[in-house]
Amino acid sequence: MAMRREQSDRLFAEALRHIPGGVNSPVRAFRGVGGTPFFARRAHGCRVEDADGNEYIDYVCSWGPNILGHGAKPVVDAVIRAAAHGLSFGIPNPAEVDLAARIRRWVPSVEKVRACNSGTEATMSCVRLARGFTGRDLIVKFEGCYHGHVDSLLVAAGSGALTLGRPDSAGVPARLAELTVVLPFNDIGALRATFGERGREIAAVIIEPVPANAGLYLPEPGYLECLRELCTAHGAVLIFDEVMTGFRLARGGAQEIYGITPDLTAFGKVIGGGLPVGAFGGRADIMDHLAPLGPVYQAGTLSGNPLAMAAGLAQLDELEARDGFRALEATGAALEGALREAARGHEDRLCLKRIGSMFCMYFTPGPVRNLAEAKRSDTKAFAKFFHAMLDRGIYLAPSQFEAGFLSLAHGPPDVEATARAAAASLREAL
Ligand code: KE4
Repeated sequence: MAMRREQSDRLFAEALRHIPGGVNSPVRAFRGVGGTPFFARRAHGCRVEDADGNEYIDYVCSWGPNILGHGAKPVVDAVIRAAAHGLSFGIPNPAEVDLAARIRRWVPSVEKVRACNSGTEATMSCVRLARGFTGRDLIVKFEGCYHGHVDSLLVAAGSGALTLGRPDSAGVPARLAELTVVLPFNDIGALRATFGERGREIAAVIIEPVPANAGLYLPEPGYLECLRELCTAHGAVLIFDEVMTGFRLARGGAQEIYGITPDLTAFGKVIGGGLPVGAFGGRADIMDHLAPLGPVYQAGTLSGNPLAMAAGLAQLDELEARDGFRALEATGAALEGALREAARGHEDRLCLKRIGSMFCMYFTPGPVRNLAEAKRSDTKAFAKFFHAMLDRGIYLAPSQFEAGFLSLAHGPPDVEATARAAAASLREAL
């Protein structure tokens, strides 16, 4: 039974008058699943309420930041306390020192770190820094990986670019795009060939160690190790984009899980507690090339602002106090088991991937180890499944090529309700 949508429809019609596509970020427009988006009026815990009063169990969590759940009291209280003393100073403040120290304590590869205001700024700064540090121009990235809307990285990109079928954005000069080499993920031969031919030109390789912008797939054993060796041998900077995986998959992110030490890491999402934030850090000999110490310029009016710092610190404190990563793994395993049970009889049509609190149900038998295999998914069947779940009060990411996220607010009743809805929705979709 479809949900009432009068208010959301009215708001979307109004939004279309003022905002391109009616959204401030393309992936929210439901282009990957059809229909039009609902408008969120409030959210608490793992549930979002829309403008018509419908409630959904939320598996998007604002695309990752809300790892405690929406409106977590420790985070909201920290923001209120900070706001009482002023919203932004543009002057160094104690909270930004505390968050920098905390990032360094949780991620040993980070010797120096700088805060900014989005994941895009973090990856963009890593690329400029790597080019300035090496004096080289070439960047290597991977098909389907999305690193924000950075000109040099909007080449064969994932997430909304992939969903909209335009992995190469208009407006990026061909001459700039030529400085970005795109390789298939999990292909060691392609890595070795590219480094063999152009190793000395490569300023940096940027990778999502766990690609989660074409759904979710994992590095094959030995792949990241090989990448690390090749970067070291050729003097290329290895950049891990952990904007999504950082502080979510483990205290030390994917680099802790896979035991790889990148030269630079980009962060975002979780470290802002839901407020605009990004950060990037790594080897001090590279980071110290940044202005005002070095020749690579990078800046931001609101970088390190006290509210985002307070929210991020409160969120990380709470994650640690509640042994959050263990709890997220337990809920993730429970959800995986429940969804596999719900999918019984459809195993030949589905491929469920999960790592920790991130997951994706591909509508293809699999295996899914790279973008080409992810794109075999039946996106029409996924769209039917998405809407059938939405009508049952379950909000999944509105694209086959996105990952789902769990929070500490998701519990057994939510998992059970989700599995029941999935069993019914799969019968409709397949
Ligand atoms: P932001 O600029 O959106 O804060 O971060 C860009 C970014 C960088 N790196 C990775 C690995 C990312 O996943 C992202 C952004 N993630 C998408 C979700 N797939 C954000 C959602 C959106 O674009 O609205």
